[in-house]
Amino acid sequence: MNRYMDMAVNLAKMSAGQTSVNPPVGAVIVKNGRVIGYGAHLKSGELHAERAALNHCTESAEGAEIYVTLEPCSHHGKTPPCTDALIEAGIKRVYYASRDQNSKVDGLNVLKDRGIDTVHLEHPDIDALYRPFYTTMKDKRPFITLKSALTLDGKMARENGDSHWVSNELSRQDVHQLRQQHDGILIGGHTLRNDNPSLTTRLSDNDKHPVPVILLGSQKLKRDMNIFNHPHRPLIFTNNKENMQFKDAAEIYLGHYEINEIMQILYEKYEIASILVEGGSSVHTQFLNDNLFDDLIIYIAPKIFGYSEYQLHNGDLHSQPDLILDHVEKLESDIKLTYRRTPA
Ligand code: AOF
Ligand code: ZN
Repeated sequence: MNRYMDMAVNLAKMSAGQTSVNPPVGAVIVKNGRVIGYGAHLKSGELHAERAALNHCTESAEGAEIYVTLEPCSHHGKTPPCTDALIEAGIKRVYYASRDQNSKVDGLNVLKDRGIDTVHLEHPDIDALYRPFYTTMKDKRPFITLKSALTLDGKMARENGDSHWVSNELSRQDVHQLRQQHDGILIGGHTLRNDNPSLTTRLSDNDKHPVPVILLGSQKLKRDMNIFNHPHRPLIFTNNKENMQFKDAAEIYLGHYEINEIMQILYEKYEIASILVEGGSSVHTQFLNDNLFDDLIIYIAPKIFGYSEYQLHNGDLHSQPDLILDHVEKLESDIKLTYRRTPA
């Protein structure tokens, strides 16, 4: 693996999850065997990685080579073409790891026409890095991650990041990391009513929070719900007219909306390019029925609910057996979990 491209990929990974509809991109500029500049695209609408790297060069980039994770853009979007900046700076060779599937971009040809070498370099992480960008670009919808927490006997837990009775602390932290990395977070009306979640990221006092999206159905909103204290204005889809009285505090979409229509609105109107669907189970089922999801993330916790979902629950968790995860084995697409009961 080329070490400069690896540096560029690491720069791109650092901004993954915060570039909205744009891809995360990293760039490293090398001259006479020394890195003279590097940069990343940090935010949609702001400098692209190539320009950020050029701006930070410690010396002239004339005759230098650039390693960039994505084919440089050649179009005027929110920012001017990177190809112009590379040509102006006198870059002689561009190493790139992925072609840009944006049909407006034809950077390689523009560079070649100006006598700049373009060389493709493979990187093992590049497909995973750009899968969300290519999915959103092709389907004009957010990248969709369905997340749920299950008990050992496969029951879906009412886990909302606040509740403490299913997943452990590390899993909850992980969920907050996911919230930080997604532009939006989506739940259904039942989860809203039952859990009154705040849908914020709680890793530190300096977090990025996902925009809350509620598929409320016919449920009614209440003024004292935690989502009304969210740093972002919630987006609420409902068919209950009474909820219109909350339009001062939320964006209310009244009527019947299919999931794919909602996804299009989120992407096109709000630039939400990734959404974390936290449930509950009826919301997950709607996404699964419409075949609308990209990643499934499932946390399994050593709790047992019993045959009927409500046979053993909240109150009774103290009488749960203490289990220690002894062994995890990947059996192709199956997982084998071995739990050991701690001696009483
Ligand atoms: C690059 N370097 O760092 C990024 C690129 O609206 P704009 O001007 O920000 O352009 C967005 C498009 O540019 C985006 O859809 C993708 O094709 C490309 N992103 N290109 O050369 C970068 N972020
Ligand atoms: Zn660009």
